[in-house]
Amino acid sequence: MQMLRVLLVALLLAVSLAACGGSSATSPGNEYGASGGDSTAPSDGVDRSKLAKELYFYNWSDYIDPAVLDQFEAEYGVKVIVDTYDSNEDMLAKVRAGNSGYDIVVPSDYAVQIMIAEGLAAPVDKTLLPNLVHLDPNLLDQYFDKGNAYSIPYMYGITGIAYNTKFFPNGIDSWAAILEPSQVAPFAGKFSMLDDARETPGAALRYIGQSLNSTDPAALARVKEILLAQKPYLAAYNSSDVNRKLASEEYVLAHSWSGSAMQARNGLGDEFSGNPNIAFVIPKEGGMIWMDNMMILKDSPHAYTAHVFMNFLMRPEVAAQNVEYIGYLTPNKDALELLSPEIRELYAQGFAPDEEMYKRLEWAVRNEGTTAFDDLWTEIKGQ
Ligand code: N2P
Repeated sequence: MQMLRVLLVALLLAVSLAACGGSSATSPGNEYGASGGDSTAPSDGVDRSKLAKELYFYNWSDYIDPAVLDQFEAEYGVKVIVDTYDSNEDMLAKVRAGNSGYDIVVPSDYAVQIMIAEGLAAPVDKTLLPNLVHLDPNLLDQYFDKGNAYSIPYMYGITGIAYNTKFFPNGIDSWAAILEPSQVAPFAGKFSMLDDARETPGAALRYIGQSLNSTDPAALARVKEILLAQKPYLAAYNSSDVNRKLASEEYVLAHSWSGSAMQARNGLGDEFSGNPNIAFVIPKEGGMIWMDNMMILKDSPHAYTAHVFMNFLMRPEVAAQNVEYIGYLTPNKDALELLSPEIRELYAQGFAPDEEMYKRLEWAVRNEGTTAFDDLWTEIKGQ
């Protein structure tokens, strides 16, 4: 980690020296290739005269290392203003209303489908994204945006159960541990489910042996029963600070995203310290795998700058630093070799899927019936 920071500072220096001195030499930070002799563009190919002063980034909470934003500002003079959300549905509501002022948002797979269908996305200009070469081709060209015409993978992850091994010394292997009233009664008020219209019904669907995309009315009726029976024992539906509450042991158990569990385990920068007792599991009945993607909004006022920022985030060094901080999984194949032994070890302990686990992971898709989940979720939360 320390090593990575030293390298980053050196890189930053080299780049700014090249920019100031107008040197034609290729700096180690040159990610863009030659500039083609355009006098307004330094050797990194970015036309400074086209950069906005500010970029508005609407991102999930605890989902970027603030040092990465500082580095971008130091290098390009662009201040990235971050607002956060905790569900695709919240983000969608804001963007659909129009004039959000945001340049970049980070929808998950099924929400990418929704945003493309609703005409909310601007096409990606790949000529401005030379660092795309660093992304794993297996994670590009996904079902939700063939050819990545509108979206670029940011992070991916899995959803399961995070728990404190002090309270569960024998581990957890089933959704029953968090869904069955008899099992959660001793932990009443000390656990949470995600506040999410796809994730939480999805977990209950997997528990009853169904696809998490099933909108079969009988299955959804059963899901509603299960979740309503669980609800009196819950501390909250929570997607915002599960990491902190697990770390502090206010929660002993939580329906959690892998990276949020990793943050509970490792801490998050200066924000809070980690708890070594936190473990993470994808129950035997299966769980969700998802990918969050950078998307420029159709009405983005700063599309050029947005591309420059996206390209910056795809530098292997930057992607590695970012994923070390937030604990999810990076689609950047060239960042993998830069990761610390510590994070790799936790990945191996279940914070990342292996081949065996992949078999019980499922993607959420948008289909004709998808709005059933919004209705179901409104009913469950309202009761
Ligand atoms: C980060 C949220 C992860 C995104 N707090 C889940 N799709």
